[in-house]
Amino acid sequence: MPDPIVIATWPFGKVAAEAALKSLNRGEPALDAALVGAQAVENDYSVRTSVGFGSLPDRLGRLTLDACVMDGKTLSCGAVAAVEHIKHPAALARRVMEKTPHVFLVGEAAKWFALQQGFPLEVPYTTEAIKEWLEKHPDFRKKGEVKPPAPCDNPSDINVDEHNHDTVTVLTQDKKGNLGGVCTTSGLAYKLPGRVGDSPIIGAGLYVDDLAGAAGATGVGEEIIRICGSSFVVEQMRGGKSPQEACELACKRVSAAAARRGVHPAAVAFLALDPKGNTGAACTTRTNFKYAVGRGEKVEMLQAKEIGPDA
Ligand code: SD4
Repeated sequence: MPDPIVIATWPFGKVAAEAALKSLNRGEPALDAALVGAQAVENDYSVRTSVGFGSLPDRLGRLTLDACVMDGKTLSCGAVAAVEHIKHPAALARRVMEKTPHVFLVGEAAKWFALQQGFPLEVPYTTEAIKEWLEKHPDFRKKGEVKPPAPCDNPSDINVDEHNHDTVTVLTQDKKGNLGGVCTTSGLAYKLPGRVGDSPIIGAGLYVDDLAGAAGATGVGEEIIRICGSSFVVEQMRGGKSPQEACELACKRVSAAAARRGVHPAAVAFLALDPKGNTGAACTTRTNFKYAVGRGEKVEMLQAKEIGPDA
């Protein structure tokens, strides 16, 4: 069996990878370790633009969180979306997986389920996040506008880079060789109320299958959903591609989908882990995607290869 391994999105993926790696090295199962990693970022209020409490809210100033989990051994999975006042949506997604016959709960009903499960309701806002919302988006308050502002008219124009990213996806392989994955996010900053991206959607933001590999996505969720991104990457690995090749193919597919609509490709990134412990990552241009890889006692940050529309 390969050494336990973890990979996680963006520079804050380092926090996730360090926590998950300790858990894996203690012999804990892949999904438990991925959840430990994701929660370390949910708990970190210094991750201000994204993930968990303290993140940037939606257009109305409300913070809603999305998350999902998947166990590669059994294909068990759970998800929640548009949940308010619950600090650990990834843990809630796991309860959906373990305590209900369902996969996906949303909004008020997911909150109701959280209360049933003993999760406390908490205040998700920080002074900094609200101040930034007030300063940057006076129009939302004045006019109660529902039309996206200019940069959001086209998902391809939404700027997601290392300074404005929202999602931690953690993929793990444990000592037994089993795979696990967790994805947790506050979604795109200043999204329309009710908007849900790829992150909590099994097959879009995350897919994990011990028989083929694990994959996760980050970036503009609309473009990832359009190509069933994480499922696409895993199916490429099932067909014999390496994790790196699979991620690059997914970026090409995003570009091809954009070309069919006559727009330039949005900022998206994919990362992948195969059952042998090989990793890969790729992003579209202008994404500047960094990710953390942890193995043994060490976590290192890597820069993903950019795949342009003409690749
Ligand atoms: C979403 N994919 O809600 C998330 C956002 C993200 O880096 O990952 N940003 O669309």
